[in-house]
Amino acid sequence: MAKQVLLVLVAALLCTALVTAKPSGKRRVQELENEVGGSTSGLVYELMDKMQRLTDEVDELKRRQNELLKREYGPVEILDKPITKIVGPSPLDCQEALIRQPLAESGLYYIKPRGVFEPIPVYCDMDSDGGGWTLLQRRQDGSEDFNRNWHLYTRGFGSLSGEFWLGNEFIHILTKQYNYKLRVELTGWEGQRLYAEYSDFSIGSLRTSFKLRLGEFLGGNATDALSYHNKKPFTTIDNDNDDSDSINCAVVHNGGWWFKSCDRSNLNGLYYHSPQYMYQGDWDDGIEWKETDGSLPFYSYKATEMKIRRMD
Ligand SMILES: *[C@@H]1O[C@H](CO)[C@@H](O)[C@H](O)[C@H]1NC(C)=O
Ligand SMILES: [Ca+2]
Ligand SMILES: [Ca+2]
Repeated sequence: MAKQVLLVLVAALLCTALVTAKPSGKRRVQELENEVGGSTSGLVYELMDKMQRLTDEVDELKRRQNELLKREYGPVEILDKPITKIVGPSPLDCQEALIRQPLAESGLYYIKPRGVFEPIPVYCDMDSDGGGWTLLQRRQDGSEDFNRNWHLYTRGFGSLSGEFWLGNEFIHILTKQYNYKLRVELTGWEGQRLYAEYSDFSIGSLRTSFKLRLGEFLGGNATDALSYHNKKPFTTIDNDNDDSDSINCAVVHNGGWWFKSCDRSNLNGLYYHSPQYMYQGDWDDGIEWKETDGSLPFYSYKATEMKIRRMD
């Protein structure tokens, strides 16, 4: 009997304790909910904001890719860098972009050469030797395959902010506007930098198989390894226009170039990821710019750029 009384007493005590404890417990929970709720909604808003910005970026990239896919010329890779639009009519080349915007920095710009109906993005080098250079080609890390067919060399391939070939048709259209100087820049594996310049560079239309036209070697501290190729049409692995009867020079030397029989230069050759002296293998199939004096074994360069600017 005494046990039952004790139990009832304990139960009553517990109830009182619970009832008195309830309000403060509830308040604490409310406080916690407010705290957590507050910071949670902050995070949620931040995430939603980020999602919106990402969606906007993806939409912008999609829009640009559609624009690029519709285009007739130039590399079609998505451009993940901003492209500058010069206010007013699109410039004819990077030199005009620099003249109209003297503080312009190196990067992507829209240009619209004569005879082209829409602005096309190109990479402008606004630094080398005063700037204003429109890039035609870049190698730097072997990320792009340069063993491409005739169609892709005609149209262009790669990424303008990485490795690319601007495209023979577009180079033809560009270089028939004015007399252009060609500048070739080479970077070796020991960090050495070399350049060579040529006057009156242009390439012919598709009808001439994009025949190379060069004026004179204007100098530089690289050798003249391009004059040998003057007046030669372009050759790719699937379109042999070279002077060798026995082989297709593009198949043996790799890439696409104005091969003769076969090359003293070929900046579209295979990318070797280390210093590679050629003729150690079977063929000189690397990124080549032969040293004509014979004192240096020619090797495959680490990085190259080809660019044009109007003649002075
Ligand atoms: C070649 O000339 C360029 C430009 O003037 C210079 O930066 C470079 O150091 C020179 N290279 C060599 C190997 O002398
Ligand atoms: Ca041949
Ligand atoms: Ca070669």
